Amino acid sequence: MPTYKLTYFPVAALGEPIRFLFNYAGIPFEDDRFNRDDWPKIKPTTPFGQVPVLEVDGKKVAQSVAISRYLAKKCGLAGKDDWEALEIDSTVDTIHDVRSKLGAYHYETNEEVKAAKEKLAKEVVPFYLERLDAQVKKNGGYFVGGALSWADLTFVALLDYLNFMWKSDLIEKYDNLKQLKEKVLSLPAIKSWVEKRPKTEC
Ligand SMILES: N[C@@H](CCC(=O)N[C@@H](CS)C(=O)NCC(=O)O)C(=O)O
Repeated sequence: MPTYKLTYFPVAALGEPIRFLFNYAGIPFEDDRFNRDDWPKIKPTTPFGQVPVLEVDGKKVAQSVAISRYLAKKCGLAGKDDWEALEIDSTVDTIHDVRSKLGAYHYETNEEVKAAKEKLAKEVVPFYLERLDAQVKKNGGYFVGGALSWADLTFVALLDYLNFMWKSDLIEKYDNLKQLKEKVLSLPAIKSWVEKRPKTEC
């Protein structure tokens, strides 16, 4: 088996879907969490100046979604045919759209602009969550095809980060998403990872 090293900030955020997938797949990996002070030194060593970066036998690759898809294929979480794979990709992209909209609000430093973005986020967030919740209901308790996929793992792995940016429980009113979260967190491999992973704020 190749050796895998995942390099990221010492947080869950964009590293966590990848960590969930490694654990679900039962593939050992080095969970390299660097000190924030070391980032200026590390940045120029990454393919595109950002992390997460995965090294596979020393070969470096960027982009958390692409890395997640690669791992999902190895453990049967990428759909049973091209159509399901497309639906999973589409769902993951939608989840990341929610993340970037929340991020645009959370990371805004100009107070006036931030207030405007908060107003927008307050409309946009329920719009997305209602639809994601309905999608899970329609698909037998999972995002796609009535079966677990890397879209489900991605959503649950990112949820702490999304809640951190939104400063409240995003899925509080969405029963299907809440059930999905419980289902993913009770998978034995995910449960044991969550118990042993470093405790972080986001
Ligand atoms: N599309 C990329 C985004 C990566 C990204 O935004 N990384 C951030 C941390 S979450 C980063 O490296 N920030 C430091 C910097 O840009 O200098 C992915 O999904 O991997």
